[in-house]
Amino acid sequence: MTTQESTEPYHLVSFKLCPFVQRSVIVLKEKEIPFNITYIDLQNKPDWFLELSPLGKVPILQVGEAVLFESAVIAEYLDEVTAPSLHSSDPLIKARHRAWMEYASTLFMGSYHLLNANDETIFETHRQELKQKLATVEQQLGEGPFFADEQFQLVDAFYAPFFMRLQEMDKWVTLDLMVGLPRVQRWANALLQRSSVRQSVATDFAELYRAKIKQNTASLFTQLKTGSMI
Ligand SMILES: N[C@@H](CCC(=O)N[C@@H](CS)C(=O)NCC(=O)O)C(=O)O
Repeated sequence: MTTQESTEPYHLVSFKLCPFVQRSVIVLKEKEIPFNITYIDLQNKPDWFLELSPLGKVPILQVGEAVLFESAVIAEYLDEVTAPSLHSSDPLIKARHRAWMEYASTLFMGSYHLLNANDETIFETHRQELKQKLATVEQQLGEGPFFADEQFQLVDAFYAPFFMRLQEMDKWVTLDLMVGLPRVQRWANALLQRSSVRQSVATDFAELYRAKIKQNTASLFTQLKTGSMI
């Protein structure tokens, strides 16, 4: 599909490497909501997309004639229109989860900076910042395996794309971001095994992400590490 036309009530517009879109897909999969997806090239945004997306960003979700944007808004909407909810019914717990959902975006930015680091000092600065942020998250986790223990909730969907990118990057460079953080480690493992998470990216995601690493950071990663992915 190359236009905004959709045969399902929900039409998601995506870019294959976007972690924000991935949140929406995880929620759609968790809720077993049928949807169509259209991938666009963000370097060459189609006119129909620019007409629909107020910020020129993905994700957008078309719901009939309406257009939703911002991944958190999309996730909350999908959660509200389909039971069972992936939010706690307790307003305080829900608000706390929303706050930590917002915090997840700073981890996306951290992984983006790592992927674009062009020297060792910059890389190390961002690595340390990410490690610190994950240590802060560690304090929020309980017995697991998920953020709110046994139940997978919206907040989990918001972190899974970050851990998926770390997993790919880890094949190239020793990041050691979860050393000493057993709860985060257990949480990441549980998320990466979750079927909605595994199915939330296009089949060529790993290949595309790997190409991005090659293009951006591979020479630096080769100096810094270990394996031989190139
Ligand atoms: N706050 C937005 C962020 C979305 C976002 O930054 N999307 C990126 C791709 S991952 C994008 O569309 N960028 C295109 C641009 O900025 O021109 C959300 O949560 O949906």
